[in-house]
Amino acid sequence: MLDRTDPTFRESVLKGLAKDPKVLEPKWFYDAAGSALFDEICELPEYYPTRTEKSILEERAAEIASELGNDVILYEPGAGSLQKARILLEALEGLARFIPSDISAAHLEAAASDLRKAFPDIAIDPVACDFTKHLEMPAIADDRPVTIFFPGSTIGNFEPGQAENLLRRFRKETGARQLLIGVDLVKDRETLVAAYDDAAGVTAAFNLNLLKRINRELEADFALHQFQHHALFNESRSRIEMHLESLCEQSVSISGERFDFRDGERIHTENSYKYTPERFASLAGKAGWVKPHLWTDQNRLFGVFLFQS
Ligand code: AVJ
Repeated sequence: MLDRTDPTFRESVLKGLAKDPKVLEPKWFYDAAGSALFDEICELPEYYPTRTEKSILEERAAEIASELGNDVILYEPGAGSLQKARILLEALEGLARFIPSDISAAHLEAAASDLRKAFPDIAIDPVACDFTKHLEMPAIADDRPVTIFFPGSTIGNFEPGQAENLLRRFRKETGARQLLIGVDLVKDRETLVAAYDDAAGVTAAFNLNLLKRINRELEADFALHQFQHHALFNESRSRIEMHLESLCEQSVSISGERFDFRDGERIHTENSYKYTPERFASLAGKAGWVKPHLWTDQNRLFGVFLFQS
């Protein structure tokens, strides 16, 4: 399939690589190849978040459903392939309406029409939007309260201050009364680092794919074998960091602009913040989300929170 280049991609890349230290935004990981690699990551033995969240949602479905109620409009920002939504929709018997939103309108339509076949009694109204900028509501007359569903620990990609603003916008831009959100929890360094530096090298390929995408879409000449994946746990900031490290002194041309790299210089490509339940509840509280209810797994690897506004 053809990846149509987002017009803001070039601007974001040129701006990020002109900084010192150099940065790239993680939202650009997900072209077709990157999305496929991410699906592979989710199956890795070391990458616990996806399967742990899934098992929490499945095992606690009845409880979650009774807390949520079904007389709501469920809205999922950045819904992607709608895999997580399926688990929740199974549990929410009698739910009337589901609104998945995603940046890629074509993928979203395809996923939504599959979902309609599985859930013929639920109105599925996809909307294309970039939730980091704005949450679009479809033009429908339905005054049931909105519940935001934000699984996958996507919130961990944002700086805590940005995360707070995003959670506030979720409430203000949709009038939502409830927020069901998946959050990865702090744990020992070994478990965390292994999840982002797997033995099979899939996360490395995922990280390096960003350079491949820049080469293809932005007329660039990154020599992929001259960069190396690096993941570390920054304990004082409670986040996993992913970097691409230059293995020599080199320069790269992107859209006619030249970027110089020192030997060992890193491009910071992603942060994945890890929270304690207390710290996340306090962050959400500042955004107007209160009365946290937490479901977690036996090992407290991952948390699914329900908040009220
Ligand atoms: C999709 C942001 C939740 O931070 O764990 C996985 C992305 N990056 N492996 C995460 C990711 C490397 C993932 N999130």
